[in-house]
This record gives sequence, C-alpha cells and structure tokens, in this order.
Amino acid sequence: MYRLRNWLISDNGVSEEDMLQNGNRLMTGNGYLGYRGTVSEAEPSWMPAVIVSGLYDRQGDLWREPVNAPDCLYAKLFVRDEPLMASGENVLSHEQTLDFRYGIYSRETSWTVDGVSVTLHAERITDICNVHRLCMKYAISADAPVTITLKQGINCAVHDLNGPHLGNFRLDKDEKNGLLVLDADTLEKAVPLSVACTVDVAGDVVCGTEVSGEGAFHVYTIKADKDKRFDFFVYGAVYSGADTAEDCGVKARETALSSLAEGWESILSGHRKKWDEIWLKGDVIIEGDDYAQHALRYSLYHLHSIAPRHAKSLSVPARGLSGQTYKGAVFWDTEMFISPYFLCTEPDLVARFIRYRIHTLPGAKRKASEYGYRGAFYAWESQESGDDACSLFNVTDVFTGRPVRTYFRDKQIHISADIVHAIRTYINVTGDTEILKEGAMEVILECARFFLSYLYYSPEHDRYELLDVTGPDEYHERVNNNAFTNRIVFSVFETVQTCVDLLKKQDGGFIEKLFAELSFDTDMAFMHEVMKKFYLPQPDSGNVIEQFDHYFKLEDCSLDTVKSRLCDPREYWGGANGVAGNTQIIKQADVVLMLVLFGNEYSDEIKRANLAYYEPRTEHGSSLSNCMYAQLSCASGNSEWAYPFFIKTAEIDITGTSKQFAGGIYIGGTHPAANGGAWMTAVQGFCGFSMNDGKISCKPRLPEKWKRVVFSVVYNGEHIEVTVTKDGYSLCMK
Ligand code: IFM
Repeated sequence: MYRLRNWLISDNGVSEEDMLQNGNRLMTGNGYLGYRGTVSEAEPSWMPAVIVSGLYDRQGDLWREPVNAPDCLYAKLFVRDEPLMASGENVLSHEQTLDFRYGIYSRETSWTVDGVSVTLHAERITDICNVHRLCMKYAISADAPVTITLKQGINCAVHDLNGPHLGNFRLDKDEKNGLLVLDADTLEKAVPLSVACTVDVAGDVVCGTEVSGEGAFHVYTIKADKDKRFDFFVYGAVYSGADTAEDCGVKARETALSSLAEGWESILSGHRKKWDEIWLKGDVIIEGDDYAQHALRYSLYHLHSIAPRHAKSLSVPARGLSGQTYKGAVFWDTEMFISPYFLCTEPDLVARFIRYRIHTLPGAKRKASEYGYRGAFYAWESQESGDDACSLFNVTDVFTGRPVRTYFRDKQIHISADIVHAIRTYINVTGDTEILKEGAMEVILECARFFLSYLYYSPEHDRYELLDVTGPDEYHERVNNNAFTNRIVFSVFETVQTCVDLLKKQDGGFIEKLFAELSFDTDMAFMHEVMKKFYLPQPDSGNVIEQFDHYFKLEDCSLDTVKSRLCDPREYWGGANGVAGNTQIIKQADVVLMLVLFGNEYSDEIKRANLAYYEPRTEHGSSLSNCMYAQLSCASGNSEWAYPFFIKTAEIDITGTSKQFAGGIYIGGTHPAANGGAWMTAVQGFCGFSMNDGKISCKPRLPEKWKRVVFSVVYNGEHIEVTVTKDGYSLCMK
C-alpha cells in the first residue's frame, strides 16, 4: 500500500500488480532517460524499463515504440544459488520510496535465510545534471555470517510491449576499471545504442564476470557478517545515435569512468542542487491543505522528470518516459495540457516543444497529402519523424481479439490547430517572435492551409463547415461541426492574421519572402473569405452548445445505464459498436474544454449551463478530462465543486486507479497531461491567474481549506513570486 508524506511517497507492496504500479509511481527521470521505479532484481514481467527519449524502433509489423535500453543498474543477490527477490516468501520487510523533491529512489528489503537476516538498502538517481548518467548506491549487510553473491551489470532481458528492438550486440570489458560496455543497434534503422557501467566497492569482495544471452555482469562473492556493511557504487551511462553524432560506445565508457572518478556523493550533491534550482522556479506552495500540496508537488515532479532540457528540439510523450505505452508518442497533450505550466515557469521548454513541431513539419505535410489535403496535418501520435504512429486499428476487441477500426489518426484534425494555439500562446506570453522565423510561422501557415483544404462550403447554409471529424471526445467518431474543433480551427485563421501583422511590422521582408516561397497569397485571400462565413456553433435557448450536429438526438441515458451494458470491463466504449457511441455519454471534456480555452467569449451563465449539462454525461475516461471541468467550474464561480475534480487530477499517478486498458491494449503509465492539468487548476483555476496583454492578474477563488498559494512565474524574463489569498494577491520580484 502506498503512503504519501511531505516529499516522500512509499509503497511496501510485492505483488506483480504492485510492481507494475510502482514502476510508474516511483519512477525517476531527467528528460532523456526514464527509469521505472522497479526493484533492481525485477523480473521482465514487472516491466522494468530504461526508456530513451527520442529513440524509436519497429519490430516486424508491430507498433513502433520507444526503445527500452539494457539496464546497467541491474543487481540481484543470491544465497546458495537462491535469489533474494522482493517478492520472495523469505522477505521480512520491504519498502520502496521516492523522494520527489530530489528524484531519489530508494528501497530497503530484509530477507531471512537459514535464520540469518540479510538487508539491502539501495538508492539510485537518474542524474538531472548529466542526463546520460544513472547512479546507484547498493549497501548489503547481515546479522550473522553468510556468503552472499551479487550479480550486477548490464541486463538485456528487458520487457518490450512490441519488441525486441535491439540486435548486433557487442560487449567490451575493461577489467582494470571494472567496466562493462554493451553496444547494440536498433533493428529498424540501425541506430547505435551503448550502455556502460562500472562499480566502486569498498571492502573485501571477490569479483568474477559472467556473460550470457541475458547480458554482461560482474559477480561478487561477499563474506557478510554482523557489523560489516558492503557498499557498492554503480555508475552507468547510456547514449544513442538519436542524441549524439559521436561514437556512443566511447561516450558511454567516458561517462561511466568520469562518474567513477567523481564519486556518488559529489554526483548526488550536484543532482540535488539542480533540483533545488528547478523547484525555485517551479514550486507551488498551498497552505491549509497538506494532501493537495503533496499531490500537486508530486505532479510537478513528474513534469520535471520528463522535461527535455538537454535537447533544443524535443517534446514529451503522453505517458512521459514511463514506458512504451501509447507508442511513446507525442499527442496534443503537450500543447494543451503540459505547455501552460512550463510557459509560466520555464518558457524555454515550450520553445523546445515548438521546435519539435517545426522539425516534424515535413511528416505533417506528408500526412496531409496522404489524405488528399494540402498543408500540414500533424500526427495524432507523433514520434521522431512526425509521421503518424497511430494505427488505423488502435484498440483491440476484447471478445474476438480482433483489431477495431478507429479514426483517431484520420479524423482528429484539431491536432494541427492545437499546435497553432500553443505557438500563439507562447508568443503572447514571451513576446519571442524569433521562433516564428525559426519555422513556427511556416507551421502556422501550413496548418491554416490544411484546414482551408479540409473545410466544406455548405450552399444551403451559406457557410463553411468542418465535416467528418473526431473531437476530443473520441467515443463519437466522424461527426460534423464539432464545436471545439470549429472554434479552435477558426483561431488558426485568427493567428495567421495576428502573426502576419506582427511580422510585417517587425520584418516585412521575411513574411513577404515566406509567402512567396509557400505561394500563400491565394490561400490568404481565401482565408479572409472563409473567416466571414465560418460556422461556430452557438448556445441553444438553454445556453447549452451542442457538441456536434445532431448530438442532442442521440439516446440521452445515464452513465450508469451505459456502464450496465458492458459485457466486459475492458470493453472499448467508442467506435461503431461501443456502448457510448449512440448515446450522449462522452469520454472527456469537449465543449467544456472549448469554454475554458475561449472563456472570455462566453458568459458565466453559459459556462454553468454547459457544465451542468455535460458533466453527468461525461465518463472522464481520459486523464485529460477532470481538470477542464475543474477549471470551468472555478471560472464560473464554484471552486468547491471544482475541488474533487482537482484532486482526481493531482492524485492520478499516486493512486494508480486510472484506466489501465483500452479495449485490451495496455495504456498504463504516468499521466503528464493530468500533471499539467493539476497545475492549471490550482494556479489558473483556483488562483484565477492569467498573463495576458502585457499584464499579470489573479482573481482568487480558493477552495475553503486553502489559506494561501504561492507560486513563481517568468514574465518578460523576470522571476516573479505570486502570493494569492482569499482576499487578494501580491507580486514580488525574486
Ligand atoms: O491525447 C489523449 C486523448 O485525448 C485521449 N486518449 C489518450 C490520449 C493520450 O493521453
């Protein structure tokens, strides 16, 4: 069972299910590597993983997914050839803990063997200073004489969802330095990956080496006894051809050896210092509500542990670096749910996300043309090239085991508009128009062009419409005039106009040249025509906005009724045969999301009417949903109603109770979008914080329990501390 206190989260579970959950709950990461919170002797079925950001591979015709590197911190104890496992029957006590202030994972396990108790205390970090580095302290003690064997090294027996992904293994040993280096190549594109490790051990131990199909290991014989402790310090390194043009093996070797020379204490102290700096900019203090405080900080920890500070152009996958779920792909989650926090605290990270979209523009153009459109249709599930990793059959029917045709890839056209929305918000807040010249202006124009070629002119209504789309509510596919999609696409056209005007003032030559290169003049003229007659669904007489054409005509039954129709708890609710498809039950915030994003265009009355209508009809089957209901509720004056939605969002990776399967496909992992949603709700929702039109403001509407909230933002390059109470707010330069 897990326990949360201050900056610590612990769990003492040993079942396979616990191991799986703790892999997410206790994970450490540094934006480049994600190391799951599994014990170091983990069986492959417990899903240990070292996920390398930006490196993907495909096995045969299975789904492309991120590469799980061989584990260089692998370690397993034996007494008389019997392994000591966290799940063993001879376990006396076991606990794993994550210190999420500093990203330090630790575990303490005691076993009894023939009346002798053996204790292991291990600590490890995914170094936030040198992102290629993994380090572990592994301390063994016993209360009586016993001979213990430790097998430590590079373990290749990793569990892949759709693997394996590596081949052409080459091993290099450097006995003098106790170094093991394993080089391998990915199967699909032969991208090199190298892993190295070396060990520093104080005390009287005998060391041998073991090389097998499972990997390369040092094998230590330890004569343990009362009052003796054996401290092993393991220094590992990972490099891939996706992040360096240099020889990965050489780099991994150098990093492992330089870490050995530097030593655990110094590395740990640098790592802590960097985390202190991160929290200085990124922390949020909530006074009066300890649980909310810990849960929010824990959410922010997860965001920081995947933030790609090491790369100029990289984004974050929907399940962070917690595994291979969702193909390690980048979704709209980044732009709509994760970017707002970083935009206020470390805007450089948002620039990196935008550059990733600039860099993947060719993939988006290929996708548009594949479907017969012009411009840029971004991947629903994007990997390193921007080609869509989303399969046409993205869920499995639980009854037949057959793939189900889904339309996420083909019809969630709002993805291109979400990206433009994020660019526009970035420019509004930072004033950094250079990014437009780096390629973001081209992204905006190509996205606009895509929508201009996608839309439909309805002669009957004399208006432009968007037909055959899927909105955020994925249970209703291929609908017409999804209110959210129409509004956000309209905002793409508005953004074109705003950014063109801005650049004309700053550097007219640039925009003229770009228009000429892209032959955009005709599109621009057409866009102006379209804007005059673009259809934006409006509230009805009861102030409710219909989610899409004829949504109100669908069966209006309760969530419980729909649930009662399920024949299997893992059944997929959407698509042609799903239980929700022909009803008004929706998966996640859709109209509500639109009202949050474009809040200043709608009255509180409209906001309240839509909340009241849609919430009982929402499953919240996506982790992206609760935070939007919470924010809209705050914006329309009801913080108490919002509070439980906030808690559900902030605790999602603590409780681990979110959906683990979508129609037979494993979707577990961490939830960065919800982590970002927790921040949005606390800061933008409860504090009513906004940074718009050159000024910062707050409209406090704190929940009853909250006395004071303190957070930092970067504005015009300055760090500002914002303090919000029930009665007002103050700003202070840091
Ligand atoms: O992007 C989301 C989507 O909105 C709902 N399904 C999960 C995706 C990844 O988080």
